[in-house]
Amino acid sequence: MKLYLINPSNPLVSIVNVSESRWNRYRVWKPLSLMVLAGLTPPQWEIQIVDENLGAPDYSAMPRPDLVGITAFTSQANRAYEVAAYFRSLGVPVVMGGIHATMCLDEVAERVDSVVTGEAESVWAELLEDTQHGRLKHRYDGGRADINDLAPARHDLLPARYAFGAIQTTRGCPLNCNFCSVTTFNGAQYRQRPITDVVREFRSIREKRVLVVDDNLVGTRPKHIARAKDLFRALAQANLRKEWVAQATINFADDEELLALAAKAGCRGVFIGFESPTPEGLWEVGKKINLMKNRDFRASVRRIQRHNILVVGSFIIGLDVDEPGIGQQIAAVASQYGLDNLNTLFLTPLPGTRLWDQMKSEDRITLNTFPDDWKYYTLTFPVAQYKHLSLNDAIQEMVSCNRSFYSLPRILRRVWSNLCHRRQPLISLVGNLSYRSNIRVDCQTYANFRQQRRDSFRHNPNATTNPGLNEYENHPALSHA
Ligand code: B12
Ligand code: SF4
Repeated sequence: MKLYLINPSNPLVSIVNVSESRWNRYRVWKPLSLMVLAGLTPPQWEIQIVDENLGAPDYSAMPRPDLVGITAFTSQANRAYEVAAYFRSLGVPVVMGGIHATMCLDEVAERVDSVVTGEAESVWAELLEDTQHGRLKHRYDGGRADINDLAPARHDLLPARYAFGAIQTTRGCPLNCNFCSVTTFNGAQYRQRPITDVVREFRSIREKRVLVVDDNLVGTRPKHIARAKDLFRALAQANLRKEWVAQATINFADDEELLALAAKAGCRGVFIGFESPTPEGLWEVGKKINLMKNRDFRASVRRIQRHNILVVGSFIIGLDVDEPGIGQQIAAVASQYGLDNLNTLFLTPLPGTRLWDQMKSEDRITLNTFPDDWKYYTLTFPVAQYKHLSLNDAIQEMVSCNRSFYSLPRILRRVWSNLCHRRQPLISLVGNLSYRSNIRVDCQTYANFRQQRRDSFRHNPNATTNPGLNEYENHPALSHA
């Protein structure tokens, strides 16, 4: 039995546009969901994982499979449907799972033979058996898995062309920020895999560098932190010689022992959501952990960096409290905090989030011709109406934010500081150049976006879904495209 597991591409996601910017080669990440599914697949199935981010293959030249499994974030849904339609036209059954299938079940169910909602561990073996016996069901609900005894992911199945391997050590996040899907999808209960399993799986990863995909690596409660310390001790003791990066909340900085152990275990970078430069913005998104009294972000960042761990900070443009000037404000605050990299995104109502419910009820979702418009749900396009920013303003704020933070003098200052402190200056330089080169790619993308929106409006002049469309005309922020 032959199984294809496919990760569809979305050419609008700038970080995977390797041909436009060679620095992006370092930012194409492994699709762990498919490696996990492969690990759950019995040996009678011959598995091929296709990651279209490395280039979409000519499927017609490939042998006909017995089943196709497709994963998709919302931004990949369109391409997922194209791939599904192709294989279904050959009579090959197609199953789709992942976050988009879970949040938009009805839409997906119309376009594939079977949908898996939730985490696949409890239903995948049954689904494969049903396929073998020609009784594939239209829907399987995996719910939330017991991760105490997970089969290890198949790290051997993808080509050795990735800069980073990938692993997951926990699932779920108790914080439930209003724009984020994680708590709805993986739950508020923080589930941690047994440390011995994690160490064993880490050892099976070929790449020297690894992305730990956990949404919140150390958790928030003392018992979460204690377990994180145990994990780091075990990783250090196993002497794996791996370097890894992870996502965490700012409380990561609050415990010196935790930081020292993380660094000893190979932690070299951490991605932290700062979300907004103002307390009002933090209230709006519900990021209470960032609002804790006496929180000094600059001191927190410095504490992490002292352990030779780079800090990438994420901010959002488009909150109700954001006014013109927010882009420069974010760039200034990010520099003041001393961040090594800045990742700024548009406020985006993702299906299944509280923000989606709110914006939908206020009729503020402007790119809403689904499934077509899902391709813009990459957090790099303004897809909704913002309170104090027109769509054009929002783009201008984004471009000016990135131009300011990634100006050459600022990059050189950061890299020089990292050189002086012997804090991974080369990685810092590559990261900064990658983001800087994407400003050009993004401007081109915004210009194409503007053109496409104009065309679609012309074809459907009665559409009420394009307020502010003319604002895209001749905008100075796009003139460098
Ligand atoms: C790692 C990661 C990335 C990596 C992607 C690596 C890759 N190639 O997969 C990078 C950094 C590139 C990335 C990028 C983006 N990401 Co991201 N990412 C994640 C993260 C943190 C972990 C995903 C992961 O690997 N989980 C581990 C695996 C094992 O879990 P899983 O994917 O859920 O898979 C399980 C089930 O979903 C199911 N399943 C999944 N696929 C399939 C397929 C079949 C056939 C079946 C049966 C079952 C099944 O079974 C699996 C095992 O239980 C998630 C958060 C999260 N918790 O999911 C966000 C998340 C998926 N990302 C998100 C977003 C928004 C993005 C971006 C659009 C924006 C951005 N700038 O971050 C881009 C878009 C990328 C694109 N190509 O379109 C959102 C997606 C929400 C949505 N509705 O789409 C999430 C949920 C975070 C959030 N804040 O809400 N991301
Ligand atoms: S944004 Fe981060 S902290 Fe907030 S709910 Fe999502 S994963 Fe948790």
